[in-house]
Amino acid sequence: MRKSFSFLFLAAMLGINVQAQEIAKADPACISLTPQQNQYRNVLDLSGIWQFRTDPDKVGESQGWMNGLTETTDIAVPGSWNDQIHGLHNYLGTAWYEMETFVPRAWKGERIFLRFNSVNYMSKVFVNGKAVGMHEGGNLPFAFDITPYVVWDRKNRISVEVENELDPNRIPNGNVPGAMRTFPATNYDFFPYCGIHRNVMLYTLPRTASLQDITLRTDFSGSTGTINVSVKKQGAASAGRVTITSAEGETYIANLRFKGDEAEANVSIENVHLWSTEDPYLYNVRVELPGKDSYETHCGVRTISHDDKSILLNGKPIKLRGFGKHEDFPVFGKGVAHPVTVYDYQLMKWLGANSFRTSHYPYDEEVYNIADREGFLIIDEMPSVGLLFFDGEENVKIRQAQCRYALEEMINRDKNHPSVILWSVANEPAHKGVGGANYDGKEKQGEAEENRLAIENLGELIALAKGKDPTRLASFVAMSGSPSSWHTVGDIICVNRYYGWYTNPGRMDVAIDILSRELEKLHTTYNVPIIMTEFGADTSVGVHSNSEEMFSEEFQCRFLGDYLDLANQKDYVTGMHIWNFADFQTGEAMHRVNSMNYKGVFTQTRKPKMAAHMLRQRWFGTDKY
Ligand code: GCB
Repeated sequence: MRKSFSFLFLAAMLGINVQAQEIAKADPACISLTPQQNQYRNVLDLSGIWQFRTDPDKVGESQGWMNGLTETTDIAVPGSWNDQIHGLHNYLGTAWYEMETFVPRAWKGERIFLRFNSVNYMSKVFVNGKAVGMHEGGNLPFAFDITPYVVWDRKNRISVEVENELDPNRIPNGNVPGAMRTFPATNYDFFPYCGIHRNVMLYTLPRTASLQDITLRTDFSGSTGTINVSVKKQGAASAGRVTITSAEGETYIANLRFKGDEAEANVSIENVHLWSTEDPYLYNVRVELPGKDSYETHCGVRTISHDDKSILLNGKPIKLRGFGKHEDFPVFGKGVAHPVTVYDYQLMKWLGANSFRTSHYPYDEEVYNIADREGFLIIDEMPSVGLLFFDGEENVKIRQAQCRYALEEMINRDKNHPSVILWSVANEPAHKGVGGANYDGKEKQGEAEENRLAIENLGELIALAKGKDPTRLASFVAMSGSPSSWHTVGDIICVNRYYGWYTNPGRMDVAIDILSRELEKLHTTYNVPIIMTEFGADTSVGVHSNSEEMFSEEFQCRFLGDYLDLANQKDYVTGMHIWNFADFQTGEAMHRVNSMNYKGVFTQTRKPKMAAHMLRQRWFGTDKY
């Protein structure tokens, strides 16, 4: 376990009374293998109704709330608290969760872990009144070894102290002086939902030896594929075995010889069946420490690369057709809602979409498993929205440390999914003064110091991503008006554009002209493929207009259609992701009626707007935008 040196600082922010105790910060290495049930491992899902109490004065720690919570309310876990509990919509302060469970007697002698798949934003976890660890950042899992704290003769009390206050130095940031005027004061355009958002589980790892990490890398040459399997373990085991099985039952076996705790095997597959969007073929991979532990996962053999015009999947150009999305649904907030997850895939398939971006944070793990099976391509994005590079190097450093941590967690968790093709290390790093809604389409240079910090820090994150995973692309998503020199850091260019909406509103002729010239300029300067990661128009469902006026369904069709037509003429545009798949909740702002962003082609409850039908006509069964 890594010890936290920043606990005093974090504790001060949490208002926690710090005793002389050191609190372990969650170790990203613990989350590489999703807990699974098999002959060596056990999982107990703790989803259900927990007990809940807000702690606006932050007295819970000093009053010992971890020893038993009183005056509680029922709360569903997973689920955001904001729209579940009346009166808490805008409450982002400290709150406590509690549940009690027996740990099965059969687990005695095993190592016992407690994993949270996502808690927004800061959490501190107690078992039977003892602090077992803390974690900063939402949207990604964390886990602690709780073996020493478990009791067997009675129920174990699990208490979690959570808060989601907005701060300029958090990822994503809020309460930024001079930034978007919304309530709550996020520096991003979605609601800052709080709480335990994804499943919580108890699980075991075998005590003598256990698998800690498995990394799969694939390649092919002619009809022969290779799966490189590298394995990390803990405990006493010198040998292991990898078994790869095709859907037809052919097996390929390789032995693992550990040097220290690491071992590697290269498995060759004759007549390999590649993974692609049309044919998402998966091999089963089983890694064993014979008699001690085993873990099963899946693998798609495929390569991702790019030339000057396209992303190449298995060496062939691919056009990404799809969306930026959000995890957002009424009442659930950002709580995992798998009927919605499943339905979203049905709708995307109905449209003929083949990809999406996990804007603006990594999604629940099942989202990636389904994409692997259904042949969707994912741009996997970190929770770093609206990074600032103009408020001094000290602040930039604090955020960069948190970005590195989130990047490590995201890649540890998602690195084996064939669906993931590109790591996005940031969405719209903000640019002082010239970016965003006021941008007039003319190239800006920016200030030297800000440019230096942006290029250095975004560049570092991209280099870290490529270092950890050389098999995928990495980039960041740029807002209108950020200096084009920032594009030097990524493998390809990803841009969000709203000409015809935030600028030159309603003037689609002018908008398309500006966009066309800008895309040409970007491509001739950098000579890499471009993905338009966002473009879209707020649309009130049921509002119609004979002259395609803004907010009408006709305008949304015209706006999206014009952008897509332009992209069809530019052979270096390798992806078009509409903003957004569905309407979603935001903070209160004068530009957000009902505190909603209405740029969805579906409503928040997934009813199609006219644009959805238009997209089906354009996309289904074609390879055009
Ligand atoms: C953007 C942001 C996205 C917003 C969108 C909009 O550029 O990346 O988070 O929701 O614009 O609709 O304003």
